[in-house]
Amino acid sequence: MKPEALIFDVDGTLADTEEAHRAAFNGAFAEHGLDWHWSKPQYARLLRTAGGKERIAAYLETLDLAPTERRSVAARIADIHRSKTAQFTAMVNSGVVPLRDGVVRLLDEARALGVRAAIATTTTFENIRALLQTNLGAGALGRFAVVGAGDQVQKKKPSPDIYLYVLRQLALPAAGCVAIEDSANGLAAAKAAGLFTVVTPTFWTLEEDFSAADLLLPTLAGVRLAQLEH
Ligand code: XBP
Ligand code: MG
Repeated sequence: MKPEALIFDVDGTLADTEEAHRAAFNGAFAEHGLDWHWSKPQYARLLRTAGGKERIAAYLETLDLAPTERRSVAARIADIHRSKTAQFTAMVNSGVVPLRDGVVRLLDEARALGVRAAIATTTTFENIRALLQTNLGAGALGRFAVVGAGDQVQKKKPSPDIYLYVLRQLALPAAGCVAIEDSANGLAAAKAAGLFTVVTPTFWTLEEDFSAADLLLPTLAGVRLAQLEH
């Protein structure tokens, strides 16, 4: 049956954003005088912690620091993350982060068939606005009936909370919707919310376990809404 709504993850799903996030984290660390530099292999491991602030906190825990220094850096995480978000949105606004193949076509088909689109993501609303407006124009956010982002919920993915929030705002049952994700955290969150879940991995998540996915696709390129019916 045709879904009533498609609920898109952002990072890794709407766009392959994590290299830009990694550069923004490293830029923010330099801006704040921290001699931290996350390499690609290191970042791929750190990505298992959803949420930029939570990711920085998880990394801080791995460092051999005196308790006073650890507390002092921990108190600066929100500031460091604000700098990171500013650096990320500046990169996105420069046009270097395109949407993934197939995303716009699927959004257009959904709109033509009266299927609503929504967003359920761990990232910040500022990042979503920059990514969508840069790639889809000033009215881009209006293409989504609901945007569930970042700190709107206490517990981030793999907790289902952001998906449950979006379903409540859509006033739809999970059974009528389809989630589209890229990572094991996102898959776990969507499945825990009771959603039929499509996964399109990226370089960063290729090694993860997607055995619980209802549909595993290399990309959304050429994917039609009929393929997402269940
Ligand atoms: C992926 C994430 C985010 C991004 C970084 O979000 O876990 O934390 O890696 O963005 P999604 P922030 O649910 O869209 O896959 O620093 O804004 O968290
Ligand atoms: Mg993702």
